[in-house]
Amino acid sequence: HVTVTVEPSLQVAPYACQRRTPLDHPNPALVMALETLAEAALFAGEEARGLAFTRAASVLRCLPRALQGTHELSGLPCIGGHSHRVLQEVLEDGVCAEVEAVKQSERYQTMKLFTQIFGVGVRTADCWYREGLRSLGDLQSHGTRLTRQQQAGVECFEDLAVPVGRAEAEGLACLVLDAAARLLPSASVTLAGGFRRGKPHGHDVDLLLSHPEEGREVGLLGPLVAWLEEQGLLLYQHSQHSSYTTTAEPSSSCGPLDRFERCFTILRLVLPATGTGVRAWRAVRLDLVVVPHSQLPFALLGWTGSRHFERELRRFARHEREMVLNSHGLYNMRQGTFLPASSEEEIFQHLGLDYIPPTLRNA
Ligand code: TTP
Ligand code: MN
Ligand code: MN
Ligand code: MN
Repeated sequence: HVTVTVEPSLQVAPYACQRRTPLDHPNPALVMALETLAEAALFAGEEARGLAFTRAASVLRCLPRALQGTHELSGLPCIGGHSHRVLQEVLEDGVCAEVEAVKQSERYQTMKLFTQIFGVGVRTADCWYREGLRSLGDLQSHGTRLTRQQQAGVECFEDLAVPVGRAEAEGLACLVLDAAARLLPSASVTLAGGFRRGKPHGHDVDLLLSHPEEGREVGLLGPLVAWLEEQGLLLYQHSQHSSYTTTAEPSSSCGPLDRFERCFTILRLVLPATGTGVRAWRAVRLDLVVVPHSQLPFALLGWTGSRHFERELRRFARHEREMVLNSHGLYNMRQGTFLPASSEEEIFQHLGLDYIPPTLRNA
């Protein structure tokens, strides 16, 4: 008797929000190749092409086992001709020439450097690149005009390039909770972003502030930020007032930005004591978002990410359910009504989706 082992065929749903995507997965080289091309396309201002590569990469992220060969791609969604060629090359040769060329290119490396600066997006980075700037030193020697935010980003560049660890993020969440609870008893602080998805490191710390009684959260952020300032912990901050109104047209098309009161900061993270002469702190990025209790499940869902998972949830809601989902609520366009929810699970139920826990939203 001859035993033939046949791997079960790969089945993947078309929307990332219908799939369970863990942080660690068996196809890192393939995903990295596609994500590099996605990033390069965004750096070139080609958003549709970038999204196509991101979608293909996300499909590979959710596969339960290593891809055996390109013959397995035919049943998978979102793999276009270009992605197919890239995957074939990586499977056969270990690397893809196009990807290697992109990674070596001055354009890609410079755009990656500039967009890593806090407050610098693709458009600004592209302007600087076309002016011939190539390094942080060039910004200074050319007297490039920087916003206050970019100035802080450049000053803290090396610190902010160091990933924030989970213990550090949890420490900051505790610090903020203690301060918030002194200002407003029963205030809550929730660690969202990549850490909620189980990532061991992050580029920042995302905290949602709320209070079990709707409306009590109003007026918390100002005194909280003032306290951080008094403690000498605040290296940079810019705040935004809440601009949310229920009369505004619900929208999911204006990107990930929402209308919560928030504060983007750079904080002095106090480090455990070490030998003499060693600096006792490091700069870290902290985002504080103030959320009314009734919107907390939506804000939690919106701020947990991944960015691609969020984009797919909103696309699914609109195209498959005629609903508008954002970090404030869920709006049924046919009925003209908002659908309330008291948990993330309920939002998935409203959408007719299986619940995907945070650690499986790494799409
Ligand atoms: P990020 O902090 O940018 O990303 P992340 O936490 O997934 O990754 P990292 O570990 O590198 O920090 O954003 C977190 C989530 O918040 C993301 O899903 C998008 C969402 N978001 C909003 O909803 N509104 C906003 O204004 C911003 C800046 C982010
Ligand atoms: Mn192509
Ligand atoms: Mn984050
Ligand atoms: Mn953030």
